Amino acid sequence: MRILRLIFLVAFGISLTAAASCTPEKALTRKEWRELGSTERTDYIDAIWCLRHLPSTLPNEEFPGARDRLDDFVVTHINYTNMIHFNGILLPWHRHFVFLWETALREECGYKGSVPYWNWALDADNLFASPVFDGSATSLSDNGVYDPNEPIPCTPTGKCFPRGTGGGCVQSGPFKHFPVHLGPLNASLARSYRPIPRYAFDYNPRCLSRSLNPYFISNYNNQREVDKMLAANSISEFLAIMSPSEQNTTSAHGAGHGTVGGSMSDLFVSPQDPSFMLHHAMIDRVWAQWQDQDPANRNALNGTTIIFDPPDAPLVTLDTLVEFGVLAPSREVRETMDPMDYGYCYAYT
Ligand SMILES: *[C@@H]1O[C@H](CO)[C@@H](O)[C@H](O)[C@H]1NC(C)=O
Ligand SMILES: *[C@@H]1O[C@H](CO)[C@@H](O)[C@H](O)[C@H]1NC(C)=O
Ligand SMILES: *[C@@H]1O[C@H](CO)[C@@H](O)[C@H](O)[C@H]1NC(C)=O
Ligand SMILES: *[C@@H]1O[C@H](CO)[C@@H](O)[C@H](O)[C@H]1NC(C)=O
Ligand SMILES: [Cu+2]
Repeated sequence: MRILRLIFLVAFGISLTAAASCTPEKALTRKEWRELGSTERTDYIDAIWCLRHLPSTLPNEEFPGARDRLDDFVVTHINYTNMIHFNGILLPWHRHFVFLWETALREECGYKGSVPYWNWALDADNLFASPVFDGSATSLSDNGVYDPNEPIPCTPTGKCFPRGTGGGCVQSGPFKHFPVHLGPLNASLARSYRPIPRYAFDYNPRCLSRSLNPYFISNYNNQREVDKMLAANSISEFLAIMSPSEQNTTSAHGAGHGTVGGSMSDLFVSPQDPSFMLHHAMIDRVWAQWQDQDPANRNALNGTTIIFDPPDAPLVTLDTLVEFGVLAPSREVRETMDPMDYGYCYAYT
């Protein structure tokens, strides 16, 4: 009897392990926006609206701007902004953030697909023809209406770039009436490492704004830049192109935000633009492709756990814990290093 039980436990244990392990056949495929058929696109759009219609899990007195489940993602991003950008945590943290988003769409909204990605290089020469932003019913809406008073895009330290072509509310497509609840937040907050002020979670409803900006995409998100990242010999070389910790510059990551402009170019609250997850899925894809070229050595990390890598900040290691607030338990960085391990099971086309 005892032996039987032992055999049962061993067999059960083995089958659990087998079920949990990821293989290429089991992996969920993340596809580029233009690889999706129109039903796949509208399923994704509908799933985003579904999150908008689910309740927030945050206490309203403390987080008055969090009106729905989608805002839980925005609040979490705001809360950790000073720990997860322009440093060694950017790639691991956002990999998990996109995964949690995809998981929420699937588990809470019955979505059957995966998170699409936006391959910017395909649009680098003609942003205005992008099927992601063409304003059709199967796009993520379009440019914002032209606002002559839109501020010029500048880094907090004073390097400025050509302005975009919109600045106001998006004009058509599925997110024309998509509310934005949080922010805007002054980018100068990104330089203070203190807990961010309570007003960062205030309720400030307004429209989704954009300002499509060909300058950024044509210079920083083209195929040459992608190829340079894939040819990088070290993670520090990779990050120097993707998202360096220098403050007075831009990069593939920052330029993707700047290309969309408006709500998407607000460092803290940018997950309010539905294109955020597609941009970060592309970043994750390029990182995953780079890692795949030499899997044994590409769990390398470079940088710290504080924005802009100040000299005294702790260095990131595989043991570093990254936090996700109400979205999920903390996770060691090592558990974010492989799209097919530690509970992840996805691949990119
Ligand atoms: C940032 O770059 C701008 C333009 O090149 C320059 O005027 C400014 O002094 C720089 N600021 C810092 C802090 O390096
Ligand atoms: C952001 O904050 C800085 C520094 O406190 C200030 O100089 C700047 O005017 C602010 N910008 C906006 C748009 O409020
Ligand atoms: C990142 O790597 C570069 C090149 O090896 C090194 O000089 C730099 O000190 C590293 N950054 C941190 C914060 O450790
Ligand atoms: C914000 O971050 C702090 C740690 O810095 C954490 O204790 C808190 O739970 C987080 N809150 C949210 C809403 O994510
Ligand atoms: Cu971010």
